[in-house]
Amino acid sequence: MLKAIVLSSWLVILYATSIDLLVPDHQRQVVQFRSPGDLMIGGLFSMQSAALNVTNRTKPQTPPCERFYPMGYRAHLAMRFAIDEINNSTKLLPNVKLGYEIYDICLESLVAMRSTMMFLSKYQSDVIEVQCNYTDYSTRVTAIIGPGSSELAIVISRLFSFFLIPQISYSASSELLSDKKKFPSFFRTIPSDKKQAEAMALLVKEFQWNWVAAIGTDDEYGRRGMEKFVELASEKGVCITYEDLIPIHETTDGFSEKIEQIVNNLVETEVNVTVIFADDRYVDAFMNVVIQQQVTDKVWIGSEAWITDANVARIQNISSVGTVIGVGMKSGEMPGFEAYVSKILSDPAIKESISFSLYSNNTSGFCMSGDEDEVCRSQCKECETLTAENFTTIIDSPSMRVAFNVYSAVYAVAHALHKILKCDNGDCNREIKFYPWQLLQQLAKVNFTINSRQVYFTSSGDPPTGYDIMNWQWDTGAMPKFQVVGEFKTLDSSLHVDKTKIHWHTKDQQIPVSRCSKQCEPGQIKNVKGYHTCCYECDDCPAGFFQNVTGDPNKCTQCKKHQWSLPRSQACQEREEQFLEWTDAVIIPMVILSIIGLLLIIAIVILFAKNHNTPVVKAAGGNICFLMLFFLFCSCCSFYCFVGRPNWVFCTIRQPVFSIGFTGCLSVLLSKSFQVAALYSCQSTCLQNYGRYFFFLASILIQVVLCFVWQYWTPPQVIANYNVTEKIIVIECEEGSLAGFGLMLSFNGALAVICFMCTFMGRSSAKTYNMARSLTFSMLVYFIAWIFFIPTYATSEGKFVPCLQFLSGLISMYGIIGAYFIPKCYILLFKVQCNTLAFF
Ligand SMILES: *[C@@H]1O[C@H](CO)[C@@H](O)[C@H](O)[C@H]1NC(C)=O
Ligand SMILES: *[C@@H]1O[C@H](CO)[C@@H](O)[C@H](O)[C@H]1NC(C)=O
Ligand SMILES: *[C@@H]1O[C@H](CO)[C@@H](O)[C@H](O)[C@H]1NC(C)=O
Ligand SMILES: *[C@@H]1O[C@H](CO)[C@@H](O)[C@H](O)[C@H]1NC(C)=O
Ligand SMILES: *[C@@H]1O[C@H](CO)[C@@H](O)[C@H](O)[C@H]1NC(C)=O
Ligand SMILES: *[C@@H]1O[C@H](CO)[C@@H](O)[C@H](O)[C@H]1NC(C)=O
Ligand SMILES: *[C@@H]1O[C@H](CO)[C@@H](O)[C@H](O)[C@H]1NC(C)=O
Ligand SMILES: *[C@@H]1O[C@H](CO)[C@@H](O)[C@H](O)[C@H]1NC(C)=O
Ligand SMILES: *[C@@H]1O[C@H](CO)[C@@H](O)[C@H](O)[C@H]1NC(C)=O
Ligand SMILES: *[C@@H]1O[C@H](CO)[C@@H](O)[C@H](O)[C@H]1NC(C)=O
Ligand SMILES: *[C@@H]1O[C@H](CO)[C@@H](O)[C@H](O)[C@H]1NC(C)=O
Ligand SMILES: CC(=O)N[C@H]1CO[C@H](CO)[C@@H](O)[C@@H]1O
Repeated sequence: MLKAIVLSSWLVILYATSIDLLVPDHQRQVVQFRSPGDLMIGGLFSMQSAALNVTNRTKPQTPPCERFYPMGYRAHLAMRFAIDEINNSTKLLPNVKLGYEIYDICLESLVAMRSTMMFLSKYQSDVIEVQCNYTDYSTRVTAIIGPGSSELAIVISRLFSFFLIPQISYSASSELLSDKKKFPSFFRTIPSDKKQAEAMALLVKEFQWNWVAAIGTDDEYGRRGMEKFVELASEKGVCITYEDLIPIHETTDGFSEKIEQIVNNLVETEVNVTVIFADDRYVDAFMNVVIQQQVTDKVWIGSEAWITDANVARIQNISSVGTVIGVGMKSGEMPGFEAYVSKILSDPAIKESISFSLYSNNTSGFCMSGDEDEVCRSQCKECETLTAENFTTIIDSPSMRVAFNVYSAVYAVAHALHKILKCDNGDCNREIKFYPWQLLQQLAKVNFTINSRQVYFTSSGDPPTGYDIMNWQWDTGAMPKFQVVGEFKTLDSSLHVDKTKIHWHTKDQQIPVSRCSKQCEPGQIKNVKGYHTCCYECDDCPAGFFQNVTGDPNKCTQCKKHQWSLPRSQACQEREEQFLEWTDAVIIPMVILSIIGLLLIIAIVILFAKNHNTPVVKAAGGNICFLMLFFLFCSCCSFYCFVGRPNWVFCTIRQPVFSIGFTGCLSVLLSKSFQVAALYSCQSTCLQNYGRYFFFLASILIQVVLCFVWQYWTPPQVIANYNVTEKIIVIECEEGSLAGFGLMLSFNGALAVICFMCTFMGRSSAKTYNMARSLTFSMLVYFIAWIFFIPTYATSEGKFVPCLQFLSGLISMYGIIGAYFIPKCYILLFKVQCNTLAFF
């Protein structure tokens, strides 16, 4: 492994040296600044950019640096400012003068490579001594600040990593650089793009956009950032409708055509929110096309590279594109920086030197005083037209964000040096000799506060800082204000957005919508159609199901057995337990009637007992009448077992008592009707008194056996019936086998039918006319009651079912009392004169 690294490093070095041969001499030296010192810090900044417009790459050559790049210029000033401050300070590095050597790397890796070689050499050249053992190899610089771009940082870090020279980047944010195995000497003061993508995904989620496009530049920064965003956003349920890359190395025509094609595709997909993970230069080109094509009222989510970029913000008519919101680097305070910059730029000598430098001959480039015999040349074509005024825009540029990253990076190096040189007691030990890898160890441990910002590096070399959420607000003028509307914290990955602060640049100032399908109402679940999970239909959860918001909201969960729900519910309600209660309105009159019935029976018993030996009572059956009334009484008492919360005892006894009571009653009536019939047809010997008792006992025995068999095989039990309606649970007695129940009722029915028929046979006899009439009526009432009962019972459900049997029993009882006993009582009480044997 080590061998491979060494080998590859040497290959790179060979390659780098070979560039010398390829780069024409006048292009070799790039703009630089230099200040001598005891310890040197290297700086790699891009103050110009290579031409985007390279049409003919037929020969290997570095593209010319031709556009002035203010951001890089601003950043380098921050480094110089920090070093100045540190030199002035009597605490941090007393008696040690830091120097710097700053190269313009022109946003080009070939140019950067050469500057790197300069740093790695021991002396002022780009030659690296060949050694077997680099442990005690010292380079010209102790640490390197930069470069800003991830693409360049990745190329260069390999070299620095081999020598273990600490390198702190201020804006290379690629996630790849967090890999400490590949880049052991790399640190940065900007969070990794992974965090940025996370912040963007949370931002998209915050406004419930799920139909989003993603555009990135076709470089390390754009590709990786976009990839990460797409991955994280998809995890959060956001659908990426469209993704594409803006090319960076294409011919002129292809380049603008591709951008136009991307914009057209965005319009076609009707997406309202687009994430742009790109370098400012490309966003500039992209936004110009967006404005040209009159794409308006969209939301553009910017990455930190361009969200605070003045060039993009100054594009004409940029406000028409809609809302720009994005993730910006956290800024920090740098008191005195503005004064420092204006002092440098307003110094007439410097101004002159800048004006001079802008010629592409050898006057001085951007070189400042302090250079010895170094020759600086500039190939900056645009620089020919630069004036001192152009530099003042650097001061009023709203963004000091990158500048602060540079500033804190320099301070981190100073704090590490402070530890190494043992400067704690007011003086540094300048004699201590140290190697870059020793500084690296100290740098990993720094932890300090600078202007209220905590600076340290996590184990992956990343800072703990988060992001500001920025919003472009065109309150006045063409240049928007970059308003901070929220914050993303890296340590716990949390996003806080103050929605009231955001200006939505739309017609109605409302939060724009970007969804494939509109959000489902509570209680609805998504029914995904097609490929994208964001395009769906909303289906209601049916009754009896609910949407578990905390669990799986895309599924309808069935309610528990004892619960119910309406369609479209998010929760279930408890079902109400029901049974026939004493307080139910329907039962009260029935209970009153039954009590009256009971009282009537008692009254009749007393009346009959008093008139025990009278013909009326004898005709009614004599002693057996009391037995009959007793059974009727029992039966009537069993009615109360049908009311109230069912329990096992009542369930078990109510049907036998009920039916045996009626059996007793009916068997007496039947023997009576036999008597009536017998008077007409057979002789009275048929049924003597004993015979009546025997018949009575036999009937009861049959009914008892029926009940016993029925209840033995299928014992009744108290059950909760969930099937009545979904909102209630009926607590009821399950009667067991319906056949048994039917048989029991049929037996009583059969007794009644026979009784009824017998009375018909005897009806024509005048003597028994009254008796027959009584029997017929009571049986008729009995039939009506039970004919009404059977179909109703069979088809009814719910708590009122027991009521039916109560009612039928009540009617039957009143039928018997009314038709059979009341006429006799009437005679006993009011027609005493009729109570003679002659009358019967
Ligand atoms: C690109 O370069 C060609 C020729 O060098 C020039 O004609 C063209 O205008 C340039 N395009 C841009 C966008 O600068
Ligand atoms: C590319 O270079 C060749 C040879 O130098 C030249 O003939 C051709 O016109 C160039 N193409 C463009 C687009 O400039
Ligand atoms: C450093 O000290 C010098 C002289 O005392 C002063 O002119 C300069 O402004 C100071 N620089 C900073 C950055 O404080
Ligand atoms: C490299 O040099 C250092 C110090 O000079 C020494 O401790 C180390 O053993 C050397 N490594 C090899 C592989 O020779
Ligand atoms: C900017 O918008 C104005 C008014 O809509 C229009 O007249 C002008 O041409 C636009 N400028 C550009 C560069 O598109
Ligand atoms: C540099 O070039 C400018 C114009 O291109 C010229 O006026 C000036 O004399 C040149 N300076 C030197 C030192 O050659
Ligand atoms: C520099 O300023 C002049 C006007 O002062 C302007 O025309 C020119 O475009 C500016 N150049 C840059 C690169 O901003
Ligand atoms: C840095 O120091 C502060 C106190 O000054 C401490 O609270 C914090 O935990 C330290 N952080 C690390 C990573 O050591
Ligand atoms: C985009 O916004 C327009 C206008 O506000 C709206 O009609 C359209 O439905 C939105 N598109 C999406 C995908 O939400
Ligand atoms: C919803 O789902 C969660 C997680 O599965 C579970 O803990 C919770 O009990 C469910 N809620 C209901 C009302 O069932
Ligand atoms: C309720 O219905 C289910 C299924 O239809 C059945 O298995 C169950 O026996 C019924 N319960 C009652 C008490 O009727
Ligand atoms: C006190 C001191 O030495 N200040 C120097 C710090 O370094 C800058 C150059 O970076 C000098 O200009 C200061 O004079």
